[in-house]
Amino acid sequence: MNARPLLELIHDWHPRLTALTEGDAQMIVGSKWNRKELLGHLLDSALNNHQRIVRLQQGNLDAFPGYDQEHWVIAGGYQDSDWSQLVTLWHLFNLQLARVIQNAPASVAGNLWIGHDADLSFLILDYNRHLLHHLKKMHC
Ligand code: NI
Repeated sequence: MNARPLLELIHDWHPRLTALTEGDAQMIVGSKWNRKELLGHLLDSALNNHQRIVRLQQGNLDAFPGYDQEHWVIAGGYQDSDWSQLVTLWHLFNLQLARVIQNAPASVAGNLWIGHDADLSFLILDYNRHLLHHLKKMHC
């Protein structure tokens, strides 16, 4: 399947995130989270969607748990994290996710996530859309 849109996002935004200082990273952006928490939320999204994207290749997916984003951000302790390490983690994990997408055969693109009205190709599109939506709020 096509990983190019995700790879373009990673290549476009990684240097912009890297250029932010630790002080920049502690600034609140948007309504509640600072940049560390927001990037942590994007890492949580990558972790959860990696599971979905891998599992959905084996057949239709039923009853996979959702994730409570507030809980995940608190449980991740992102506000106490080191910004450059968090950026590296986000960067490398998304490269791995892109590799998974690249390796997925076209024949599994229509596998369904039951109850979510979504198939694998939609899930990947939606992952990229969510990623870009939040990256724009980084203001970098
Ligand atoms: Ni979000």
